[in-house]
Amino acid sequence: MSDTPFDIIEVRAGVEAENERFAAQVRDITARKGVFLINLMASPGAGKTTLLCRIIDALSPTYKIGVMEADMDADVDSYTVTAHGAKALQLRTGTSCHVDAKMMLRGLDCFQDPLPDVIILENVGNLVCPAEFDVGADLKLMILSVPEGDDKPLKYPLMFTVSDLMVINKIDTAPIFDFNTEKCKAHVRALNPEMQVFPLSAKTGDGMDAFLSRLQDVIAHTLTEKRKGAAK
Ligand SMILES: Nc1nc2c(ncn2[C@@H]2O[C@H](COP(=O)(O)OP(=O)(O)OP(=O)(O)O)[C@@H](O)[C@H]2O)c(=O)[nH]1
Ligand SMILES: [Mg+2]
Repeated sequence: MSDTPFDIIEVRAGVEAENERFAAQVRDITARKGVFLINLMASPGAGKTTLLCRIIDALSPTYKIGVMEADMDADVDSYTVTAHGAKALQLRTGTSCHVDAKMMLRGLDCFQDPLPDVIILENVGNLVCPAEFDVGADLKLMILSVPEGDDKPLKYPLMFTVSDLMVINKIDTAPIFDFNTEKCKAHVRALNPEMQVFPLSAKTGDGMDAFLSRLQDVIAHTLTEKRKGAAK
């Protein structure tokens, strides 16, 4: 019996449960088809597309790469990654500030068999909403860029809590901005002790090797396991 003079419906829980069901379907597809799926999340302008191009360049000798570019409207990033040799798919999210698992399923459906070995979703530029929606990815990769400030883990904790790997981008601008990398890492550790943090510059290439090496290890290990499972 409600103690309010009106009914309350927990719509949020229903949305989350529905999203989880679609995310499970995404995981099932990527497991059966041997795909490594990355959900790349960050604020607008943090350097997602710039880092993505570096990742494509590093991985494409080994893997077939697909990219899903999610933007409310613009398609400039799809042209950029296509020029780097990746198969791109534009996800127009309209007024939605994130990609959810149902949109991801529709996106996967648009890639022709055999699917790319690695599919990277460049999520909508936003440090809040994308963190709330599990899209069934194998790796949640987030970027915080130096000009945004080292206090962002305090202000947008969910993104830092749910991500697996974090890049601090634009370290070449550290002398200009008042960014304390150690302080930032400490804030992140308090939220997510497992998070691996890679300070780098996607522009100059500083710090890229350590990040790419870790990424390649994770992808190789996961794809080996998925392919073993799919062959059973
Ligand atoms: N100085 C510096 N600039 C960078 C770095 N990485 C990216 N940029 C610049 O930052 C700007 C935004 O980069 P993008 O890669 O387009 O960022 P994004 O996150 O994809 O942006 P949206 O898709 O619009 O949200 C561009 O002018 C890049 O050249 C970096 O490491 N250092
Ligand atoms: Mg971009």
